[in-house]
Amino acid sequence: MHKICLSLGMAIIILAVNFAVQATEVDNIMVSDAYIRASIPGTIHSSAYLRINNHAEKSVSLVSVSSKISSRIEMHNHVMENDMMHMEQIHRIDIAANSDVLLQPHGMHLMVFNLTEQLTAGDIIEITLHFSNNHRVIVPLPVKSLN
Ligand SMILES: [Cu+2]
Repeated sequence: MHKICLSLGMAIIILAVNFAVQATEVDNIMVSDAYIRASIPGTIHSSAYLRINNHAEKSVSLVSVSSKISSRIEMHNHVMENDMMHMEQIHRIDIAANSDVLLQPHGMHLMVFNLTEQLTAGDIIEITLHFSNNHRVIVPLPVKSLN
């Protein structure tokens, strides 16, 4: 009986940790649905996706992204040019007051270059989002496989 209670306790702790991974809120900025793709063996880049909610009464912009696992993380968007879809670097992502922005496959995303380690599904890495109001939000990103 005691043993069952103990494992139930563990399950609740794991659930709480999972919840913490899913949403991070700092100074009216909430990040959710965040993940990074597992890297393909032999390559040193990946891409990351997330939703940023701005609960403040003023707009804010994401101006840069950093991480221990990469010396170069760029913000990208997909644009259509001459009927061809291609990626373009952008230097800020504006999030209007009381609204949100979704970075997702085929849309805006974070491009992670120069990976210092292989990213394997199930791992969790951290990135830091730097905002125009000088706030920083550290976001845990679970690594998900490509398929
Ligand atoms: Cu890109």
